[in-house]
Order: sequence, then C-alpha cells, then structure tokens
Amino acid sequence: SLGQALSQSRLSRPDVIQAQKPPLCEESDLEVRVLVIYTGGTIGMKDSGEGLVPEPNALYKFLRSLPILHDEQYAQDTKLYPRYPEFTLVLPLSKQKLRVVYTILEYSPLLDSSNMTPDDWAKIGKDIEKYYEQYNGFVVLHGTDTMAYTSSALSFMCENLGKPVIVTGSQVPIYELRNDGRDNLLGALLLAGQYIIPEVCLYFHQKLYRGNRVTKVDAESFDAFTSPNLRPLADLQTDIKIDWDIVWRLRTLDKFTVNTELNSNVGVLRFFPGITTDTVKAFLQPPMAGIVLETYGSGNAPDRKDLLDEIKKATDRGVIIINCTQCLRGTVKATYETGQKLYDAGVIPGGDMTPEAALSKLSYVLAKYPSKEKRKEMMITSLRGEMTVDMVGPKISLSDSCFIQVIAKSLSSSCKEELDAIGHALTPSLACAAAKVGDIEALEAIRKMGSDLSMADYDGRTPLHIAAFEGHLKVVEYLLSKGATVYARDRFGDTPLRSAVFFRHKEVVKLLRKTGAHFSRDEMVDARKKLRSLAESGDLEGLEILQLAGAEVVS
Ligand code: ASN
Repeated sequence: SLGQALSQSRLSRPDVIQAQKPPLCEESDLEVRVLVIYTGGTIGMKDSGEGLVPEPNALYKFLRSLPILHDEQYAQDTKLYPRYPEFTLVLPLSKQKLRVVYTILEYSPLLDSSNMTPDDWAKIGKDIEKYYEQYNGFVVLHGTDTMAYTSSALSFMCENLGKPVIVTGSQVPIYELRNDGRDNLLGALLLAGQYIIPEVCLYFHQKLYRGNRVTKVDAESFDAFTSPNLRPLADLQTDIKIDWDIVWRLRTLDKFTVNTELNSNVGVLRFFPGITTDTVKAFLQPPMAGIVLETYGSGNAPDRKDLLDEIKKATDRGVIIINCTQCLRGTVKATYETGQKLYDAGVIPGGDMTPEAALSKLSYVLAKYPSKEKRKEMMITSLRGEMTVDMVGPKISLSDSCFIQVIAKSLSSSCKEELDAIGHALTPSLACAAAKVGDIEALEAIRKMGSDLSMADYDGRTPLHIAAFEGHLKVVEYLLSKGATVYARDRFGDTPLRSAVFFRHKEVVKLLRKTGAHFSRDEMVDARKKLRSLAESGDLEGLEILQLAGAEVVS
C-alpha cells in the first residue's frame, strides 16, 4: 500500500550522522570520534588474590588485540598513528558505514565505584568540557555499584549538553572468557559516535537508558539496571532502534558548560514502621540542607504529630525535603491524608524521580540557587527529563490538519496508517519550506501536530540548516528553542553553521556559536586556508565572519 511504501522510504534523521566523503577522493572511511573516559570498575579489574581490583595500564593494550574492538589493518593502512593521539583505537566499519575512532583517557588511580565521590564526578565533567569540541560523543567507563549516582549527577552538572555522554561498565571483567564488558563497550561506542542523543545516558545489556532514570537492581545478572519509570531510549537487538520521541531535546540558546558546584549537606532518610522521633530529629540537624525522604507507596508517611512537627521545624529553617517513594516503580501523589500532611509540613513532592536522581538534583539545585523559593521551584521542574511531567500538552492529531487531509483525499487514501505515513513523509519537507520563507507560524502549527522540527528532508537538511542558509535569525532562534540540534549534518556533511557562514549571515553565525555550534577538525583546517586567502584578497567582512564562526589564525 501507499502507507507501506512511504514508511519504507522513511526520511533520514539528522540525528544520525550521515555525512559521506566523496568516493573518488577518500583514503579513509568517514570517521567519527569518541573519547572514552576510563574511571575504573569491574570492566577493567583483575583478581589480586584478595578480590578484584582495577588493573592500571592494561585496558588499551588488551583492546588493541581484540578484532571486534579494534581494526589494526585499517589503523595501519590509514596511518591512524600519528593522525590521532596516543591510546587511540578504531572499530571495524559499522553497518552505518562509519568508523568509530576512540581515544582512551585512563584515570589514575582507577577506582572501584564504591569509592567515587562528587570530586570524581567533577573531574569527569571537567574532562567532558575540556574535550567537548574535539569529539562527537563521550563514553564513561565506570563501576556499576554507584553508576546510577554518577549518571544522575552528570546529567545535572552538564548544562545545555548537545552531544551524547554514555556511562557504561560491566559485571564481569573484560579479560574473562565470558563477560559483558565487550558488548557494553561496543554498544556504547556505536551509540556515542553515530547518533546525536544529547543526554547523559547509561548503556547496559543492550539497552540505552536516560542516566537520571536508572537504578541498579541486580548484583549478579548482566541485566543489572532498570529504568522503572521511563522506557529505554534505545534497544540494540538485530538493529539499533532509537526511540526518538523520548530523546531529551535542548530548548535553549545557551552553550554547553559543566557546573561542578554541588552541596554535600544532603541525605536520604528512609521511613520504616516504628522510626523514632529522635532519629528523625537527629538526621535533620544543621548543616543538613536537603533530604530525600523515602516514604511508603504513593508518598505516605505515618501521621504522627511528633514526627510531622520535626519535619515542619526543618522546612521552616529552610531545609528542602523531597518526597520519593520506596517502591521501585510509580510516583508520589497526594491521594491519602497521610501523604497530604507531609506537604502541609513543607515537604515537596518528588514525582517519579529515583532516589539517586533526587539526591544529586538536590545537591546541584542547593549549590546553584540561594533562594528557598527558587530551590523549591527547580525541584519540582523537570530539568533534564528526570521526572515525568506533561510537557507537550494536547497534541493536534494529523487528521485535524486540513492540508494533510486534502492531500490524502487526492491520493484517495483515508485509513489512519496511511494518513500517518503521509504525515511523516511530508512534514519534514513542509517544515523546511516554512523555514525557507521564514514562517514561524507555520512551523509552530507543524510542531503542534506532534512533529519533531529536527527531522530532515531527503538531503538530510533540517529546518535549521535552511533558516541558517537564508539568514532568518528569528526562525533560527525559534527552532533552537524548540529542540533543533546545531550538530545536524546533511548528506554533504554541512552543518547549519557552515550554511550561515557560506552566505555571510553574521548575526546567525553569532547565535549558532552562542548555542555551541563549532567547526569539526577538518572544517577548521579548511577554514584556516580560507582565512589566508581572504586576508590576501583583503576581504574584511569574510574574515570577520569566519572568525566569528570560530576559525583562528595560526601564525
Ligand atoms: N564494585 C564494582 C564497581 O562498582 C562493581 C562493578 O563494576 N560491576 O566498581
């Protein structure tokens, strides 16, 4: 049927890196780069005789000997060394026809993750910030014991993240015959290198999860993590299936930064039948500034006046207390009187946040905002998709759209699947057309139909490419605020930044740069050559625009 035909010829996603070098002038495949920040964990441990301990300076050498994780022939043929820094390896060619080139940054000392502290999270964050522009994505190798804490904390620390950061590790060392380390590392590398999933994620046992939604649920199984209140972002079975509808989108015009300030006066207090008032009182004493209160079921606590009085005293002093359920799945609600009384005592509902997410969010929010009101407001706002809120509002269905209906009728098709397929096929082109003429109203109508404004047309060009190309500053601003990615590349490898530079749209270049757009390594080499020729011809405007786009003159 028409519907099937259309869905088979599904339009490409801009989030999938699909640039290709022209076949006639290539000596190497198209390469994408991933930085592997290796912090420790079982994945790289060996038995010391007294138990497993991380083995320093061993992982790189070992991976270099594994054909599924390193293609030595390609490395030799293409002179990978010295094209890339030391400790770089390259995966065999992927199904997506890309070469993931990855560099390992090994920490010293390597840690069992039980020894991780917020200072270690800050170190990881700072390294992501330092190397941000040089890589397409990041993999953090980490122990599983506190992995969910680290992935939650990093998700808050990384502000306006536009590239994937994927935390992974294993239950069994990669050096053992049967292990889960190879699969986990390979999956994380393929995802981080090939897809623009702008989130801190956790990859384990074929599933990619949002990093602030996970919790470790099994000390032995390879299937060690679960994301109880949000389905996985991706599933790696025969094919890599990404659930783009739930991928978190940046809706900001601000650049990526890492905020490492965290308040450590936070804690988790788990209620149990018979908990004494003295225990609660002692726990709430200064300098305690924020508490995750683990209550029963949908947020219930004993309605003992002595207990509630202590809680009220603390919240009056400014302590932020957030209510999370002890249950693995579900959300806190105020459906019982016992729960309501907690809110009367100044406790804030934590929705369906995991305790790991709630705790790290508290540390982050307390350090960032001094005012009590602002702190409370931030705690009930979803900052990185850590809690479920109804964000989109009612969707207009495609069948409400007059335009699509008219087209559907003229194709004499009316079944829902076909309408959906037509909608899917047409909306990217419609959105690009609206971007070309600078029609924000039309874009907004398309968005309200439930379409993602990051979708690309048949050439892989997104509305953002077109608006940048045409110099429609307001449209560029609008698209960025609705989740468009500055890292989208069309089939020729062009980004919105290159489009804006090419047509000398100075204000658009400035805005894209402010939002974090930057030249790749190869583009920078081209830009420097161009700078020289512009200088020779005395083209001052051209020089200024290239410099605004980030090209530096090297003497
Ligand atoms: N104890 C180890 C760690 O968290 C557990 C693991 O990685 N599987 O570092």
